[in-house]
Amino acid sequence: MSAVYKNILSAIDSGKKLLAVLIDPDKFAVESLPDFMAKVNDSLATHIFVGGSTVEDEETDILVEAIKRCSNLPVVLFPGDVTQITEKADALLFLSLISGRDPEYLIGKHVESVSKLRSLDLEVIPTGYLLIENGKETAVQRVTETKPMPRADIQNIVDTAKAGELLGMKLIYLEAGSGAIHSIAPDIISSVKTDLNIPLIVGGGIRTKEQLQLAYNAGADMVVIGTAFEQDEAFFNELKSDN
Ligand code: 1GP
Repeated sequence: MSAVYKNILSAIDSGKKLLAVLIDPDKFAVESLPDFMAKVNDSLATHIFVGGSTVEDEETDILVEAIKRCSNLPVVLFPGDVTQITEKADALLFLSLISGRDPEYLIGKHVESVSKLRSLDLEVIPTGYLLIENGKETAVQRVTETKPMPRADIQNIVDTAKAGELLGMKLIYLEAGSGAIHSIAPDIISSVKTDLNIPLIVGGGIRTKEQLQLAYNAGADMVVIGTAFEQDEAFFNELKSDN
């Protein structure tokens, strides 16, 4: 088993909750990175995710290289497209949008990426990605033209996540979408977690320490936060490692 996934499993085994800071290459100027990364390094963050729905070619490569100069945290690609794959990262979430029924996002992009992946030394982590309705349209929805799953349809969300596990996926990611009005509800998180034997990631619309704690208490093993850090770096102070 490769290092990043193995470390996620052993951290969870020892009762640790994980926090990923999402950096979108499209929204982030490399010049502002050293200051931002100093705050990340000082916080409870355990991972850095890099990705976005619309990113120019090469931007990810340049950004990951710059992040690596500023931090020892593992950098995990969370790609919106094949062009965002770079060997400079430590691992890649090989996301299959299992909440949707578009073959392109279930398997098509993956086939497209294989010739690139074959030549790279990059840990690949198969991940079942579920987009859940959050109160407004998000970038993932727009780009993939995929309908999110209704929040009220908890059993269907649970069954979809479980199907991902049974297909051999190593992580399940419940996504409300970047900047979501409603983050994933605790009852959805706990219902999915109860039925799952693989780590559960939750993201989208988490802006406060209370929301973060609610997600952890409900059963999230890892929470991903992007917008709150981009818009309000003071949020880092609330999540300082010595708090
Ligand atoms: C989006 O889940 C992530 O893919 C993070 O969302 O930007 O709302 O924190 P936010």
